[in-house]
Amino acid sequence: MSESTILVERIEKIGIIRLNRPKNLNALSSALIEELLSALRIFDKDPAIGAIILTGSEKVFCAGADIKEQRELSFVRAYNTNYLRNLNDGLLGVHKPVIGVINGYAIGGGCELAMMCDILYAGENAVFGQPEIKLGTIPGAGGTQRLIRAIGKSKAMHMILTGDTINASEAESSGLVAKVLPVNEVFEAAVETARKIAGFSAPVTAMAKEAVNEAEEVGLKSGLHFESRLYHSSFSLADHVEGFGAFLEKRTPQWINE
Ligand code: CO8
Repeated sequence: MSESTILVERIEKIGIIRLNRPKNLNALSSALIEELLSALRIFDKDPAIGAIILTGSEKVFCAGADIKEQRELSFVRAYNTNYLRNLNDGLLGVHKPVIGVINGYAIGGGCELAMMCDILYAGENAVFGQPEIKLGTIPGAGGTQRLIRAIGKSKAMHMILTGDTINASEAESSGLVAKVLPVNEVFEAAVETARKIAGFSAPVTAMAKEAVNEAEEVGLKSGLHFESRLYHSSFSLADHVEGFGAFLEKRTPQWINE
């Protein structure tokens, strides 16, 4: 039997999901996405659960889409299967508040997954980035849409066009995360907050979450669709093949601009 790509536990009324592909820095393989969505659905339906925490390890949250998997995908297959849209749609469908606890890298799809959470707490070692441009593609799971809402256009554009990362304190000062704490304290702090939220009326909490999300979501749906189409289109570029190949072969990409 293959190893589980996530670890699931409960602390009182809190459902905890930990991404668990340490050898691949918790990259988002299809198997991981399926298991993650299934665990979220189970917690969301369970009346004994009032809030959910999504985290990785103390070293890494998530290094994005699985580069080995994505490398094999043509534009046509990505387009036809709506590659990775299910992650966004699945997270948005969760009624209970989801607190993301981010330690280490939250890169590419990892940063996008973090931004799908409702509240973010970061450890002091957290690093956020959208490095897709270095691979010959663009963010494909909300990065171009949510980052601008979280930190404003200039900072978002800077991150997306340079691929440069920001650290935890920059993420806090720009509004991407709610709190930054030492790595050994951040999970417990998130549990405290989740406990507080889970103590309120479940339907009222769901309504508050939905109303706040509505503010972000207006216009987001068409933006996500647009982003997704361009992201899938980038799979047909020779530069995409080059960028992904170069990463796996541990060399600098030679762009041909095609
Ligand atoms: N996919 C698959 N494997 C990965 C990934 C990944 N995204 N990231 C790292 N790995 C693997 C490496 O290949 C390496 O494997 P091996 O030991 O077999 O060589 C192992 O994890 C450890 O990685 P490193 O040795 O590179 O670790 P470092 O600590 O030196 O560096 C970094 C950490 C900086 C995070 C580096 O690994 C890195 O740059 N990774 C790639 C990050 C990236 O570019 N991510 C973007 C991917 S594209 C994307 O996410 C598009 C968004 C699509 C939407 C997805 C939403 C679901």
